[in-house]
Amino acid sequence: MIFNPEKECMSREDLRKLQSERLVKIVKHAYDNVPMYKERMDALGVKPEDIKSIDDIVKLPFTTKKDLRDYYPDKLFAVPRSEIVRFHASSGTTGKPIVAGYTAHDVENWAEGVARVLAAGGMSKEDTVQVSYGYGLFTGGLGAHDGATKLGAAVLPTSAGNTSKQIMLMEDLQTTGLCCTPSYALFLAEEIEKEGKKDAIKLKSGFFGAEPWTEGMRKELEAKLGIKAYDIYGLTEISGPGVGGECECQNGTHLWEDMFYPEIINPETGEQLPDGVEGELVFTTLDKWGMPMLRYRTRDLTHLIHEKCECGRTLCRMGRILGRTDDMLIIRGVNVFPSQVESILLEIPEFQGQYYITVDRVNNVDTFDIDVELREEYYSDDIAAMNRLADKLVGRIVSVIGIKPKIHIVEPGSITRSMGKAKHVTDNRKFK
Ligand code: DLL
Repeated sequence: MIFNPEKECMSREDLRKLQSERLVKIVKHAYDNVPMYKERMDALGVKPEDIKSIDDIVKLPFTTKKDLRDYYPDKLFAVPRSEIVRFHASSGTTGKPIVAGYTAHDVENWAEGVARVLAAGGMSKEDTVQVSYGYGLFTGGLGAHDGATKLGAAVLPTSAGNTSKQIMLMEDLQTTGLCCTPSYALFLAEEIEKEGKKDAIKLKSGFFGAEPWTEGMRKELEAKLGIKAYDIYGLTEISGPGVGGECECQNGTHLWEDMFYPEIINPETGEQLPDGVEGELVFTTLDKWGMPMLRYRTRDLTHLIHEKCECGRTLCRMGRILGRTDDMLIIRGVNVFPSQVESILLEIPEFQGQYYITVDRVNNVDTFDIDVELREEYYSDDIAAMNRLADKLVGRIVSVIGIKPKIHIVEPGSITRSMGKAKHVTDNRKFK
C-alpha cells in the first residue's frame, strides 16, 4: 500500500517545484533564527534571497556532526523553546551526545515518514507492529511507535531486550510486523528456533535498520523468520527512522525527498556526484522547523538511483549503506568495512552472520582477527575440519577484501548478541 500517493508518486516536475518552494522557506527560517547559519551564509556571501530553487542548494554551507556538538545542546534550534515538543539524543561514544528538538509539526512529519515505510512493507491498520527498537533518547522506539500509530496499526511497544517475553507476546498477540535492528532480529530468530516456535509466530514483515546490514542478512532473516525483510533508514539529526525505506520491490531505499533533499558528495572535495557513484550522503530538511539542517553530512556512504521504480513511487532510492566514513577500518593500508565481512560470511553455507573483528598493531604491523560462528550442525571438535572451514573463509576474504585475517571459529552462541546496534569491532590501535 502507498501511504501518501499524492507525495510518494508525484511527478518529478511537481516534486522539484515543491522542493524549491520548501527550500526557499527553510533557508530563510534557518538564516533568520540560527546564528550559526547566518554567520556561515554571510561568510560565503549568500543571502536567503539568492536561494530561488532547489538547484541553488550547492550555494549553501555544509553542516557537520561537529557543529551539533559545538552548538550543544540547543543552539541550532530555530524556534522558541515553547514550540519544542520532543527531544532525542544520539548515543555518542565519547563526550556530549548530539541533541535534536522537534516541533509538533516535525513529529507529525516524522511519523508520516515511518508510516510510509511500514505501508510500503505491507502493513496496514489490520496489523500488529511489535516495536523492539529501544525506547528513550534513541529515536528507534518512539519513531517506529508514532509511525505505526499514524498508520492505524496496533502497536506492541516491547522495546529491546527481555527476549523470551518478546517471543511469548509475539506468539500470543500474533504480531505481524517487527521493528528492530537486524542484529537483534537475528538473535530473536535464533531464540525462536531454539524454543521451537517458528511455526507459532505469524510475522509477515520486518523493518530493520539503525545499522548497516547486507543482502546475505536479508536472506537469513527472511528464511529464519518466514518474513519479508525491509530496510528502514534514518538518523537523529534529520529526524529518526523513516527518512526512507524499501518498497515491495526491495531494490533500494526510497527517500522521502519531499521532506529530506538528498545529495551524494565526494567526501574529500564536497562536490556533488552523479547517480550510481558511491559517496557521502547529505540531507537538507525541507519541512522541519525545530532544528532545520542545511546540507547535513551524514558520513554514510551510498549512491542514489533516480530510475523509476516498478512500485509506482517516483521518489528516488539509495543503495545499501556500506558503512560510515568513520566506521571504515584501514588495515595494512586497505579499507575495510565490517559489513563486507558479514556479506562474505553469509555467502558460505557453513557460517552464520555473527562475527567480531579485533584489530591491533604488533611490531608495527596491523593484525586482523575475526571471531566467527559456524551453524550448529557444522561445529565439531574435528580440528582438521574446522581448519579447512577457516581456510575457506580466509580465501574468500583475501579475494574480496585483499588482506588476510586470522580466523577464530568459536562455539555457536558465544559471540555477544546485541539488543540494539551491534558492536562488531575493537580497534586496539587507537589506544597505542
Ligand atoms: O539509528 C535511527 C533509526 C532507528 C534508523 C531505527 C532506522 C531504524 P541514529 O542513532 O542517529 O539514528 O544513527 C544514525 O545509523 O547515520 C547510519 O550510519 C546508521 N543507520 C541507520 N539506519 C541504517 C540502515 C538511527 N538502514 C546512523 N542501514 C546513520 C545502514 C543505518 N545504516
